[in-house]
Amino acid sequence: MTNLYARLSTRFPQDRDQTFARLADGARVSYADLDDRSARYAGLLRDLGLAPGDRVAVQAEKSIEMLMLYLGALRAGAAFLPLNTAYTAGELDYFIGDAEPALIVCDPKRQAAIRQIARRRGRAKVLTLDAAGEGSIASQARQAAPIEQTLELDDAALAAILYTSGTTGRSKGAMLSHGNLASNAFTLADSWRFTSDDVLLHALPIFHTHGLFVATNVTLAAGASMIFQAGFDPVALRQALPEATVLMGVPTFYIRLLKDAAFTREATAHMRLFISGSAPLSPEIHKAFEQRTGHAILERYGMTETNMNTSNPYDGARRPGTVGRPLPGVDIRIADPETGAEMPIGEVGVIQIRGPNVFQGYWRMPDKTAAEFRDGYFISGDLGFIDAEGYVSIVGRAKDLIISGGYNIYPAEVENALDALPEVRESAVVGAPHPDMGEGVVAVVVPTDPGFIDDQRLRTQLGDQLARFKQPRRFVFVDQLPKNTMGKVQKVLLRDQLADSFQSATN
Ligand code: MLC
Ligand code: AMP
Repeated sequence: MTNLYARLSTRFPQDRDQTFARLADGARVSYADLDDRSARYAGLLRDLGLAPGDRVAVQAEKSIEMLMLYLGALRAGAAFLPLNTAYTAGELDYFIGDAEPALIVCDPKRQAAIRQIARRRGRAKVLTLDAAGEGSIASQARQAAPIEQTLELDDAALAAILYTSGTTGRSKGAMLSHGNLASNAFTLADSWRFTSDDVLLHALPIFHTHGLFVATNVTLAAGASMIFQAGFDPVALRQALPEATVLMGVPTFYIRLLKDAAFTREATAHMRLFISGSAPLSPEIHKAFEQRTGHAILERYGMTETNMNTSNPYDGARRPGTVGRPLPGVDIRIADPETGAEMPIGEVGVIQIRGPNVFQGYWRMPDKTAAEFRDGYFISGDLGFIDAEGYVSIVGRAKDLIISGGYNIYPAEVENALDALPEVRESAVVGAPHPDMGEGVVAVVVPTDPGFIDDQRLRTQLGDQLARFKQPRRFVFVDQLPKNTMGKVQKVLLRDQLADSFQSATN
């Protein structure tokens, strides 16, 4: 019984009338509803002619219906491929061309543009889903006959493809199997002591690992329930706290919650656990949060390719500035980035990961996949060390990556877009510390015409090419970029020079 849905369903409450999700309008979705609605989505996918392994690409606003489609895809053996709602038509063109989905589900507002891409890039069917959970796929699913039996699959069967960008700027589809997702869901539910009494406050997007797999699968693996919110709204979140027991968030959630004076010890009295991940949580925020609420945030570390790798302990010291110990079954080693030799305790090297959580490879990129593994370990690109007590600390990145509010931005992709503009001779993009987002994107531009400083003109042109969160928040115009003798831009130098870019920022 390897189908992830089948395995999760063994932990669903005996009484299927129990709540799976409470929605903002007060509506309730029970486990019986979840079972019926996901079976209808599975039935619809089968009726549409999708075979196991066929991709279902979804760019839709967060809705409970989208989760039902995700579960339906699992049950039918289709591969779920969620896409950030911020992606532009240009970005979608690449993903659709690369993944060749059999079905694309999009917001009705984008239907015309997506249909054009679908026609150009293959023969995908296009159906719609809006923020209220309505659309052609929702109405067709309601009419569809439920699948009789969740498809039996083996551990390696493809469950999802999630795109991650790369240092060359070209996105790669990480293939996650049913076995990958199942192992992580159960490990996390156990490690974080989830039970059917838990109520998760779900305010994350559901197109990434954190909100889709960690938050949703862990809730299901415990037969627990969730308060399902459309996104992060500190007031709505605070108001839901008396009904909730667990929150999962990126560090920006915690930074913003601390700005709300009504977010107090009393307000969080019903909560048993606050979890942070996807980006570094500063020790200052960790301490300020504990002082304010009495709760020590539990920080964990993961990646799209590996799911979750480490976690601070549920019982025992949750150490600020560390991401805790390897999860049960996950093997972590620290290696010399050049030679691959394992580093002694306490010394910094690249973090490598092996275990049932590690993905199956990049979609149709066997060479890239091979290059990212060494002796069966996935090379994370994160730099860190392990201390004598087994706690892992992340101290930097070997990959040129910016993480802003939990979203990854690869400078190469932004530089390529900038360099293609007639006004730009060349550019370098770096991250600078940002008080709200952790890091903010800064573009250093050498203009084609000396004296050009019209950043608005550049912003306008990037607007329909790059998702908003990838666009530089600050532009700096220079005569030349600092380069080493090999002609390579000295980003370390730029990062130092630009470190104060957002210190008093409202941008
Ligand atoms: C929104 N904007 C961002 C941004 N989010 N810009 C940079 N970085 C971000 N993360 C843009 C908006 O388009 C808007 O542009 C402007 O910034 C201000 O928006 P906002 O209203 O302040 O942002 P908000 O909508 O509140 O979103 C912030 C956020 C959100 C932090 C709540 O980004 C978020 O939910 N992040 C979570 C990401 C996540 O789930 N990551 C997990 C990846 S999985 P304008 O121009 O319109 O003003 C992973 C593995 C693991 O990493 O370990 O978990
Ligand atoms: P993604 O590719 O979006 O899954 O992002 C994965 C990256 O997020 C990792 O390689 C890390 O660089 C970063 N990350 C995730 N969790 C943490 C954490 N707790 N602390 C520091 N970095 C983190």
